Amino acid sequence: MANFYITTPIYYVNGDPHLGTAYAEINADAFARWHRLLGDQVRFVTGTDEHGLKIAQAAAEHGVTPQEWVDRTSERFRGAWGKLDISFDDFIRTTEPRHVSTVQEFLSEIYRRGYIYKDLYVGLYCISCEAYYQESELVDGKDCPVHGRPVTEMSEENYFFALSKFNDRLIEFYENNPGAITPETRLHEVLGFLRQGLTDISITRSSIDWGVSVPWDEQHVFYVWYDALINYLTAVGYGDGSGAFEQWWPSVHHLLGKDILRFHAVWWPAMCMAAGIDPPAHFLVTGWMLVNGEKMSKSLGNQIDPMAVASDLSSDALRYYLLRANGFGLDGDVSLESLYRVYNADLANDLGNLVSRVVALSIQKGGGRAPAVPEIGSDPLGAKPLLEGSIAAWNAFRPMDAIDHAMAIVRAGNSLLERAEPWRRPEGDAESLDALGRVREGLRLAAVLLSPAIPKASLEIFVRLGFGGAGELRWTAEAGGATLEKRPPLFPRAVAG
Ligand code: ME8
Repeated sequence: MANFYITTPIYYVNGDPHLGTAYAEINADAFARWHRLLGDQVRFVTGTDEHGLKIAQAAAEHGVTPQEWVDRTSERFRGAWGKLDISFDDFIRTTEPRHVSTVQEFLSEIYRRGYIYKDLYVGLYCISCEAYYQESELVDGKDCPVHGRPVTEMSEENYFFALSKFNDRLIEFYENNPGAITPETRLHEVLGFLRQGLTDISITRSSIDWGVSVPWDEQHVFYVWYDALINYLTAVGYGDGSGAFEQWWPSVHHLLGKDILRFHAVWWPAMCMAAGIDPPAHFLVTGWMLVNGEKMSKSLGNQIDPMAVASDLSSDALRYYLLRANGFGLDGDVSLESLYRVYNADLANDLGNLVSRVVALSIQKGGGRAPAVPEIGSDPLGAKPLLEGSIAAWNAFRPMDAIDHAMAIVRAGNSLLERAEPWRRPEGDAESLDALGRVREGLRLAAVLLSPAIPKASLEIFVRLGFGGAGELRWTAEAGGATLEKRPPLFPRAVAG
């Protein structure tokens, strides 16, 4: 049994979960579910990033302490992910004692090894990003490139991480492990950045106190990014002697958006090297969900509410749309209009209708019993190659492709029924029952392959078609015979609105 450890970014709790953060969760959840289906031992970790200036300011604006503020806001994320059927195994909050002690232990190890030193820092800081910028990176020489708002000059004495010492090792690491970043375009971006040369970075703050304190100098707290990245180690018990760390590290898959690629693919592996542990094995970098060509974000206020979609349609509908919307790693425009269009075409028409049709025809022509599944034989559905294609796509982290292959089985099922025309044939006709049995098995396979995307509907499909459960990931002849019943549509047609 293989281990499969996957993480999402831990989100800032100063806003509500939105479509972008839901997108990361849903992708990671689909991969976790896929690997559970394969029988792997899965550890899927998400959480919330609760320290830093932005959070302290939001708490002050609401007249509560930072801790009260993060207790409240973190819960909104956990609740939202529950409603979207996110099957995380652990939810890390960076204010938890287990995390605070991991941060202190890990960074003390880097300090002991001589890669952290004290110096004066003067720089241009964006509070929304919690990051310093070089003047050349700013828009019109003054505005943050992400938020479009002016940055502020900050000066403080603080501790630095000797990032520049890891420049060559990082280049060597990526040259030797070109599969470490998916998609490959992001690997080239990282290598390009590394070849320009790295400078040391400031990793503590003395101007704020809402953070993890530096154990060897209590006047300082760690810069929020340095604290946040370490959650990936907290989740596997770094330093707790339980053996979990050795089991799960370093073969981890870090899923993240392209906006935080450098923190993850440059700083984080360097920190690991500095602490004497292996860098993480794999980064899965998503593109951006765009609305009318613009990045949707909390600050721009142009978001689609994922929770409203989940309650108006279903969590499966949202999940399917987001996984199917564009190829993994690419930017893609999303809109409610296209969501409803995809929902009606793929889920209501193709999939939902075919399930209803097989049930109705089995009732009319098969005595109300599930038709037997014949041996695959000449495979008129083309199920075998489509199944293999879908499996390969899920294994290669390409959900859109995996879904397309599964949906092609569904469409082949519709065509087979059109050809066999069981509705024109007498009850008990052998050819009709063969076609119905094949389509029934094709739907089971499609539902298994789609289950990482639409977990609820997949279970319902197994029940409606008289299967005991998901069954095997291969064509399986079976005797049939379970009683089938007509039920309301699996995905009722819907209009936006
Ligand atoms: O960056 N399209 O948290 P965050 C796609 N706390 N994905 C999007 C998106 C969009 N329009 N908007 C956001 C942080 N995301 C840090 C992370 S990890 C150690 C610390 C997703 O709340 C995307 O995955 O700003 C992005 O990387 C993440 O949300 C940023 O979430």
